Amino acid sequence: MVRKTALITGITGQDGAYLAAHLVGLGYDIHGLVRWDSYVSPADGLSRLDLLGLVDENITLHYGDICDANNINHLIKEIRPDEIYNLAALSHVKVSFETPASALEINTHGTLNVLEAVRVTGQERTARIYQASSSEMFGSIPAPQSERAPMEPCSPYGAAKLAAYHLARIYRQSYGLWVCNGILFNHESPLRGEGFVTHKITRAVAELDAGVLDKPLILGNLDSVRDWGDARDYVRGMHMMMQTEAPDDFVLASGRSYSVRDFAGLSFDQIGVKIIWQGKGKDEVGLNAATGRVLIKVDLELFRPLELNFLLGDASKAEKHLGWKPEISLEQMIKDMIDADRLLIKEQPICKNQKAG
Ligand code: NAP
Ligand code: F7E
Repeated sequence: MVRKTALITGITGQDGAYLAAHLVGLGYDIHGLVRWDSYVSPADGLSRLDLLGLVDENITLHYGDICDANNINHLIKEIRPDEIYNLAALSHVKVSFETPASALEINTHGTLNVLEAVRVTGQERTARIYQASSSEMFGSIPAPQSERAPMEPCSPYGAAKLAAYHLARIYRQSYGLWVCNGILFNHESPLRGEGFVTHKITRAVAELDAGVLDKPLILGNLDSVRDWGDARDYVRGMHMMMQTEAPDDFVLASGRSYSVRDFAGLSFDQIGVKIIWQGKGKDEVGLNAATGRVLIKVDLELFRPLELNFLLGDASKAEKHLGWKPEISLEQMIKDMIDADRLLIKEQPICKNQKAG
């Protein structure tokens, strides 16, 4: 049987690493785009894959940048991939308020570079494209959010992703490109970047358990509600979307929502610490119910200029048409993240910048 070839942009990120592992398991030859200025050697970018114990003999790495059209053209022309997973992005929503032009350049223009490369190299009929769209595109519209819901983003990140989503649809309709949008709700894992709220929390839990948490965990908006799933389930869904007869757009979500406050409570539960909350707004604190020690504080600097308050996804289309269903529970995911953080803090005992993110 002929092996399929996949190109993954963003292979060094959380989803890129899990997707590469999943596709290696399915017998794919994989090519990954690695930013030249992020790593001394492209192989250094694979630390997440190393953590997965992945043998990388089927992975070929290329220095490149999604913002460099010539580079993307050249690579796609050379590799002639069967499947392109466009995961490269400035993915931190709060950072996108600080660097909105970069968000547009990477998340929108970068996507355009991939679409154009497939078109101008005449691979419309052979290359399938997965575009990493996001629940941030919905903004604060009423829940639950499905593929049919209106989209009113409230961050530069969301706006940039929405423009990319529309470009993908336009190239599908006008040039016949095989391109699908995966509209994914938040998904986390042991490989989640440390600036995201879930990983900040699980890391603090692991530090408390190891007796090295020396100051309270500082968080922003505790009221914000997200639909959190596990990245390992979601990369499986990405691949399923790419195997359908005709390209389409799909929401992947867990269908359950929790506030940041709930997520913190569930995480500390894992080590037998019950959190009680006192105060309001910037003065709210999370205390260890047994000892009264302040474990969580709020800092207004971590709030966003505009917040997306409530996300709850409706993934019934993916279940019906792809047979996709999440398999890993939130509790299991939190446990896995804390276990991974226990190992991490042995290497890096002090969290470098608790306020980051
Ligand atoms: P991530 O961990 O932040 O990974 C982002 C990847 O993009 C990294 O490999 C990064 O490379 C790469 N990248 C950034 N700028 C680039 C550039 N100019 N050229 C080439 N590569 C570049 O993100 P993730 O959580 O895996 O998410 C994967 C994709 O899904 C992203 O597009 C994200 O926006 C989207 N998404 C994520 C979620 C979620 O909850 N995780 C939900 C919906 C959508 P470096 O290592 O060099 O920084
Ligand atoms: O924030 C609140 C924060 O940064 C979640 C990306 O993968 O998912 C992710 O975007 C919520 C927000 O993820 C802190 O205000 C409170 O309401 O973990 P996050 P995100 O912004 O939802 C979407 C679907 C993507 O597409 C993105 O690429 O938590 N929050 N306190 C905090 N957030 C952070 N980061 N840090 C805090 O201390």
